[in-house]
Amino acid sequence: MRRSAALLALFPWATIALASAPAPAPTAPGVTPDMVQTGSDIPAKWEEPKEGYDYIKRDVMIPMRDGVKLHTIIVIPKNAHGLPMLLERTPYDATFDLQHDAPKLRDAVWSAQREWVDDGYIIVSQDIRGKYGSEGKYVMTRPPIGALNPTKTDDTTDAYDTIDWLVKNVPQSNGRVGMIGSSYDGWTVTMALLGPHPALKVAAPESPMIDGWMGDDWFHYGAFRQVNLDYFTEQTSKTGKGKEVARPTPDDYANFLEVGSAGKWAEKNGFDQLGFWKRLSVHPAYDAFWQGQALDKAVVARPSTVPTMWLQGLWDQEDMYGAVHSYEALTAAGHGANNHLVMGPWYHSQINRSATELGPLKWKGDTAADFRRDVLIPFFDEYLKDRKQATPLPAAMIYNPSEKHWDKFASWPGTSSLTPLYLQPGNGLSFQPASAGEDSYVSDPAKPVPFLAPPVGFSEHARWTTWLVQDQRAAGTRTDVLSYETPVLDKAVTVQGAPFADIFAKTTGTDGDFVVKLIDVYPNVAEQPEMSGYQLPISMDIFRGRYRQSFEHPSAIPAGQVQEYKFRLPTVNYVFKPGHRIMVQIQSSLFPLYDRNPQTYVPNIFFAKPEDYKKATVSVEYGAGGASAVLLPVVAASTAEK
Ligand code: PG9
Repeated sequence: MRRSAALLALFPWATIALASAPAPAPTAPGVTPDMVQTGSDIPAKWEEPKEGYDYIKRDVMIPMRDGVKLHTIIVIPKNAHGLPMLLERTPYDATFDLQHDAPKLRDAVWSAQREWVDDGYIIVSQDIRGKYGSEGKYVMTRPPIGALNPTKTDDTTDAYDTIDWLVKNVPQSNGRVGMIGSSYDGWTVTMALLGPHPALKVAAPESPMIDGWMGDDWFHYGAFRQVNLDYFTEQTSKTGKGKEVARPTPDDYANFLEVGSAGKWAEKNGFDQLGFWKRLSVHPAYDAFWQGQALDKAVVARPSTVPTMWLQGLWDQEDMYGAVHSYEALTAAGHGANNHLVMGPWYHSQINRSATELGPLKWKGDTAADFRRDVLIPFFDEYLKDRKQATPLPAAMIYNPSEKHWDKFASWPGTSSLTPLYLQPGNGLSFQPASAGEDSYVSDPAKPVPFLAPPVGFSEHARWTTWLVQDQRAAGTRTDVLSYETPVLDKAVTVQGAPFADIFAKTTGTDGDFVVKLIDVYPNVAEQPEMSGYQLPISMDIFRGRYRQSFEHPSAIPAGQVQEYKFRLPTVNYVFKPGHRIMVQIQSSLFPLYDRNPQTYVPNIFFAKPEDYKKATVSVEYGAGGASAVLLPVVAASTAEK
């Protein structure tokens, strides 16, 4: 007893231990109880002191009309009052936006949001239904409520309910919201526009996924983009981020050739568990499944009055179709007043990064950062902060990559008339039709034309983001690629709009793909020698032959009979300069990005058998047999505003 009392006098903190716990085990000499931890060093809840921070972060679950709660992060500058809210709805983890735990908000957000923070915005990021921190079930690009979505919610109602909650629960805001986001997040912006909340005052869908069959992520004119096979597992195998499919070798050219078809790849890698793959793979044609979720049709059926800037890259390797087609559909339906189109010299989503160059192409300044500061943010400020712009935003702003400046247009495209540039004998190209002739090549599914020189991995970011500007000289050396070029131009040819491929061809097969590339052939460039002779694709696409008469109802190609394959190519605003040449290349594959066409008609190419893949001789006609041409939107003089 006396010993304990003496100890207590020396170490009063020992009272509780002495009172409630059995006597501690004997310790080593010099070891006192404060040195010993028998519980956990981690507190039940860590409260981080945020005193030095210039913002408040709220992490909330916002209830939707059906009771499902969506995880939302709201970042509010300290002492904010009357600021607008910038909302992004994403399937890619809302916590991404607030990347760093820095005391200054501009250092905490990711680069694309820095200028918004500087300008004074409340930043709101939300996980869409069923992904990351949000409740509910995930459906890939969930179609609008209707035949394909019999529930009572979609991303239109979820955006509406979110904005409704935000304007009532963020007292630092001025009650106005702008929506932004690229790709899938651009799709969520577009969905919000189908039934916008009155507080949604301005929107910018950036490279939005609009029609996954015609020309955005999943297919281009029916040719399947195998790069998405990883997307299915990453996005739909888990609520969070799933893994890419493990590869037998680093070379996807070899991997996909070895496995045969996209369906076989899926079968080998457990895709029978993935709902969206199962739906997509049984709808290879443009049937009600695809038509019912094509948002360029939906925005016209339910036009909004929200001022909207449709944005995309001129070399957008993922969603090249959506923004420009939505804009064109809206203006054609008489909704040009509140819609604008912007196309920068960018790869997919580069609008949110630095854009001083694209592959070998160097621009003047940072075309993305300058654009965000000078055009995009002022556009939002006009509707969210009542800051009238000195010069009103034009209908369209399209970068002119050959002259390296932005062009502004009062209307777009620059012309609706198309000038045929005809294939000629001897690999020529001319604005005059040829009299007769054809050129043939053997398209062999065992040796498809690579989209990038192998070895090539889909996950190689730098090569993937620049593949559309790769020099096409290597392709031209192959015997299964036809190249046609004009003489050296003695005057400029200016094109402003969408070129069309109009190819007349026969094949010994009963199906087949056509890839058409419009190329600028550079002369010698003393100041940038690597550009000398460079064959720069300025517009290219692929078309699956079975859809030549109907996208919805495919048909076998009659072997040996000339057929017309006519399809729109990606939009351009380009000057072929004097001293350059215009080139057109034609081939039948772009592998492994696009799945191989077996060249034998089968009901569903996803499930073609090894024996279906056959060589075919393809003959492209010019002159009397069919005047194959690329139809160019040539303007006599630029229609850009001076
Ligand atoms: N291009 C991507 C994507 C969008 C929508 C569906 C599938 C893929 C993206 O970057 O979000």
